[in-house]
Amino acid sequence: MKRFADALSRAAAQPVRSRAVDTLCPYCGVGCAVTYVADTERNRILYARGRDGAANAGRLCVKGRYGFDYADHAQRLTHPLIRRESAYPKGQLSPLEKRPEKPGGPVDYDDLLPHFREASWDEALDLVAGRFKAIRDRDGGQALAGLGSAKGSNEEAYLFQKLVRAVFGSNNVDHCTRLCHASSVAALVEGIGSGAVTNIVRDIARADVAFLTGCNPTANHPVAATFMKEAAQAGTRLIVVNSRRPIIAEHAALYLPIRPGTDVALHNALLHVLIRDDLVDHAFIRERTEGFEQLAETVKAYPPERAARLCDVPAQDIERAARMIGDAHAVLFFWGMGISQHTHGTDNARGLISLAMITGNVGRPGTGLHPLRGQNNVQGASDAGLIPMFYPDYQPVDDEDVRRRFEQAWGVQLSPQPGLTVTEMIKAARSGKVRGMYILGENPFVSDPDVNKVREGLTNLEFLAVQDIFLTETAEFADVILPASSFMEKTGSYTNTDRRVQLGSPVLDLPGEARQDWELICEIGRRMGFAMEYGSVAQVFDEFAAATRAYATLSHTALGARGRWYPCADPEHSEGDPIVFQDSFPSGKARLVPARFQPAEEQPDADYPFVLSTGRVLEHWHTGTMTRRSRALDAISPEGFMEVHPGDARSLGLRDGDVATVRSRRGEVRIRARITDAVLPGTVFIPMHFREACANLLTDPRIDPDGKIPGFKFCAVSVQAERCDVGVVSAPHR
Ligand SMILES: Nc1nc2c(c(=O)[nH]1)N[C@H]1C(S)=C(S)[C@@H](COP(=O)(O)OP(=O)(O)OC[C@H]3O[C@@H](n4cnc5c(=O)[nH]c(N)nc54)[C@H](O)[C@@H]3O)O[C@H]1N2
Ligand SMILES: Nc1nc2c(c(=O)[nH]1)N[C@H]1C(S)=C(S)[C@@H](COP(=O)(O)OP(=O)(O)OC[C@H]3O[C@@H](n4cnc5c(=O)[nH]c(N)nc54)[C@H](O)[C@@H]3O)O[C@H]1N2
Ligand code: SF4
Ligand SMILES: [Mo]
Repeated sequence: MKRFADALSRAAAQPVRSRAVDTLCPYCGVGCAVTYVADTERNRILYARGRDGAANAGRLCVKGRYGFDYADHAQRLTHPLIRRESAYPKGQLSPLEKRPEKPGGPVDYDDLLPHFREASWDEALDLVAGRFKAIRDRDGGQALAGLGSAKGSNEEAYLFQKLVRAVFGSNNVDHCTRLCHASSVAALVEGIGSGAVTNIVRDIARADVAFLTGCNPTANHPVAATFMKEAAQAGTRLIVVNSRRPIIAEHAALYLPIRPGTDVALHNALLHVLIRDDLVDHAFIRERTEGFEQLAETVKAYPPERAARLCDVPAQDIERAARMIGDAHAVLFFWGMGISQHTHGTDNARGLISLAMITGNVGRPGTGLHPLRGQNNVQGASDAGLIPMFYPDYQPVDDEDVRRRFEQAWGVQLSPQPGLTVTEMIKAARSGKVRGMYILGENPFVSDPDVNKVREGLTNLEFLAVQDIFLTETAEFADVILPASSFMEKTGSYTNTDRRVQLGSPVLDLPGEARQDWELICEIGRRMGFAMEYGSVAQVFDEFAAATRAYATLSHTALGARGRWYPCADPEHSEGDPIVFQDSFPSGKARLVPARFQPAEEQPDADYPFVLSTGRVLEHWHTGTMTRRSRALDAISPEGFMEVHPGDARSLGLRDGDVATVRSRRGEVRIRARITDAVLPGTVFIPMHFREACANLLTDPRIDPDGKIPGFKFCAVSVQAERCDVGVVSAPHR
């Protein structure tokens, strides 16, 4: 307390030179507008203030308010690094297993650093370009692959996919959307010809009913959750469907605790009741959809009683939910990873699309489809073509006219063959088909499923370049590490979950010799013999916008201080469209695609009797590189845990705080148990953030056939209690 008082009086005595910068929060897809106030002498942020942005109206969650100090952390990468000849063999010193009990920081940074030496930019960039070029010239473009980042800007995403396509010579470019909403996007593109949300989050204020499934907004879209709670207080009735009780369920008119992986059966039963009781919008079905008869035929086989048995939800609650949807004037559908991250994720999303369509709940205020987007720029990175089958604007790479257009614009020949997805790249690295990779702003050694297989893939590469702001678990495998700009040091545009394109501005100076991400991408292109010359980030935006209809009217100047929703016909006089598809869909009519229920492939059995689900906590971001280096966030949530139901805990002999070993067919972790009835009997939950208890040592890499997304929300595990003598009190969570 005294130290704090001293610090305060020192601060009062020496006014710092400060600067206030209007920008955005670097974390989630809500896209809150923030003013950061920075000490310009020490090059660090002092505090954050919520700005009156379209998505947040001045509000911030704990990450926006306190999670900024990762940017000036002592472990920021400040020099290009080259792996020493004498370094340990790749994958041998894996920090995931090296000290499984050490809670500590995200990586054993101090152990890893000596295996790399500092290099000049010229040496590092020439090495990267030279090795990529050698692989391309010897084995062809298919032997190279790139993972771009949804934490980066639209401009960076555009340049990255251009580099892979035009210079590497393949479409092997993807990013974390594959692990995220790929299945939702597959269903939406198939159904209505567009993957973006139809209505913004705050439109919930105008909904009679909001259907919230497979999402945990108070933890993962916290400021959006405040608007949801307000709407609930003002009369919007929430139907919450989840297999681990989320806090938002406290505000629900109806909570359906569903057995994991059975949503197709629930959606089909809801469709069944709506059609059976004639609660559908006949005019909408006739004028704006196709495929209704086939859908009606399929869902006949799903009366609520059958779904009740499959989903463990009472049949009368399914009837009630259907009636709430059918009787409402306006229903808005929100969904998250509990829907998309299944091997039948696309079928899950198809059901939600059908529910909205047959009840005419699209194209009006308070209605629509809103897959809650995760990363601050996952919408934009997808729009910009960081996807193996699409150029910018979801234009298919195997369409000849489209390809010709891009060949003309970029002045090179392009590959007509769709590229590899995230999980396919790792597989191809293991089999030796992919020899070189460029990973910018992703950490697949912690975030991909079955990381033991990721280890094999990354180890097997001939050459890996990692561009990040920290020495991550993935960088352990790198031959060259390029120190890049954090969000706090760059200019760029970001597209939030509402399709709002907003500008971020630099608050801090780059640390050490770190350089801008976008310049590094261009440098590599240039050194591989392809001119990527831009005078500014704004100029990159203009090239991206010219290729992407939704952005065609926009520019950095047009975005201004508040940004715009796309599409925006007249940015000078309008903020853009908060509601789209009022009269028609990009595909013309909506296609209703029926789905049959199929159980997840890896069901619990005698050896692995529990279902493991993985996800997030409020304070941490994915692989923890940023939030575990933020003092406040790390202090609130310092270590991993496994939630287990009280009944299961009793039969396992587990007390709150005991350590348990959790095993799947792919790996094992040791982790403390938290006993809570938020999880269902027979299921356990582990957050993905803590590499020393890495959930993805356990997860199943099998993928959905359409979205190619892995089923992070379902695999079979065993749990074994291990007595622990250290007294531990569970912290409040979720
Ligand atoms: N604090 C924090 N916020 C984040 C992130 C973060 O790492 N930390 N990441 C961001 C990103 S990229 C994303 S994609 C979003 C994700 O945000 P969410 O979509 O909310 O993600 P999750 O926490 O993974 O979990 C989704 C919910 O699905 C439920 N669920 C699991 N299985 C099933 C099922 O079979 N059926 C149903 N109906 N529900 C199920 C889980 O219990 C959980 O409540 O969050 C973003 N925001
Ligand atoms: N078990 C399990 N696994 C999951 C999920 C789950 O629910 N369960 N969810 C999946 C989902 S939805 C997602 S989106 C993925 C996320 O997976 P990742 O994208 O791999 O996770 P992040 O930790 O967000 O990685 C971002 C990386 O970018 C770096 N970085 C941050 N800002 C910048 C920048 O400006 N420039 C550069 N060059 N680097 C930067 C960070 O240090 C970090 O290394 O994880 C997936 N994995
Ligand atoms: S809700 Fe998302 S964007 Fe807003 S402050 Fe929190 S993490 Fe940042
Ligand atoms: Mo995500």
